[in-house]
Amino acid sequence: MLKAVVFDLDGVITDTAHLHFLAWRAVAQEIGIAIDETFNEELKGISRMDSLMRILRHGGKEKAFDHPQRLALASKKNALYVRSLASLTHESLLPGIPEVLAEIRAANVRTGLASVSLNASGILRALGIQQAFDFCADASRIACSKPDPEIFLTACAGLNVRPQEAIGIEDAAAGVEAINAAGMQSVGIGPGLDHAGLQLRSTRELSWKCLTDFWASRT
Ligand code: B16
Ligand code: MG
Repeated sequence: MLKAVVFDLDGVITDTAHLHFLAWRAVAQEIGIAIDETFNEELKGISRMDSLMRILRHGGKEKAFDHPQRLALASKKNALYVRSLASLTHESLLPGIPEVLAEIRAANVRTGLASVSLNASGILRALGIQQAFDFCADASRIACSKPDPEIFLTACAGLNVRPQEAIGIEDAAAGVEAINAAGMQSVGIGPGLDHAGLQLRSTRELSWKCLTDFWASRT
């Protein structure tokens, strides 16, 4: 029986991926590394420090910065990113999200959040949807980035459901991998997510009916 739906934040609830990209691009440029939107796909769902390490590797500069310098770069990126979050409002929810959250609630199924962003609670506040989730996994307590299943397993534990009783929804390849590794049913939003149990083009296609049809087809 379906007991919970666990959402990723960036790229599923709201589109902050572009804001992450702009902040990383500015910091990368300062150290002579060029990144584009295609490369940015690799950073989705990946923690701040892991993202920085991927950028340094991409620019062949893995060894050029010591730990304190890397922390300074990550903190510069975060300051730029947090400044850009000021533009978020309730209108920044992706299409179909308020409706599907309300439908899940009405069906008495629990909702969870599995975001590795340390800014998640501020983002939920800006969007005005802090009350929409029964449990938010705390990214600061997670040791491993997606594709490790840790954050989805933590969300299921916090919701008091078994992973086999839950659906996870993600926009990132690493996130879908994490859901599958957790033993949950996966819904992928956007292209390039062939490993998701159900692939949707956009959050517009999400609905309680589509989730329950998918669940019935898999169980
Ligand atoms: P922060 P998600 C992830 O959020 C983003 O997809 C990823 O690009 C970002 O680096 C990560 O959060 C950490 O974010 O720097 O704000 O802690 O997709 O797991 O909701
Ligand atoms: Mg995401």
